Amino acid sequence: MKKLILILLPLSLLAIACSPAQSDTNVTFTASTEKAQNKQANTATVNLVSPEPQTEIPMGEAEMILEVVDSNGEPVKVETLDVSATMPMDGMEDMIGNVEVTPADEPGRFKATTYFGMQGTWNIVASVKDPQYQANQEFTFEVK
Ligand SMILES: [Cu+2]
Repeated sequence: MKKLILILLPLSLLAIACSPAQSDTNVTFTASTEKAQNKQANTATVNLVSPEPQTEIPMGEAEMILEVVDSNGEPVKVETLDVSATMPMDGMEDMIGNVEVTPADEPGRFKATTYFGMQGTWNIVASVKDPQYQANQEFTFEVK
């Protein structure tokens, strides 16, 4: 979508330059492009900085560092990051772990603290809530 806007923008400038008689059409077109741009959220990615994705996590309190990056891999400062910790259970509802999320020192980074109260597979879902960026990332931890 970002690419499309980048292509449309020079085209609209070209249209204004070439046909001043059709200014009414151009005004409408520009307005709708602006609206689309405001509504469009860029897709971001949430990376797990620590712990290493493959490490075995001991039961108990755990701390994760998560980083939000844009499509170029550059950290982006987003307003909030939602993090959930759940464990699928056989024949029961998912177990839910409380997660406390606080911004870390570096831009785009967050510290998420949770408590793994049971051994097994935990799913961590991190989602970005920001007017400009959207991301939804899942990580799996094997808690021993
Ligand atoms: Cu469980």
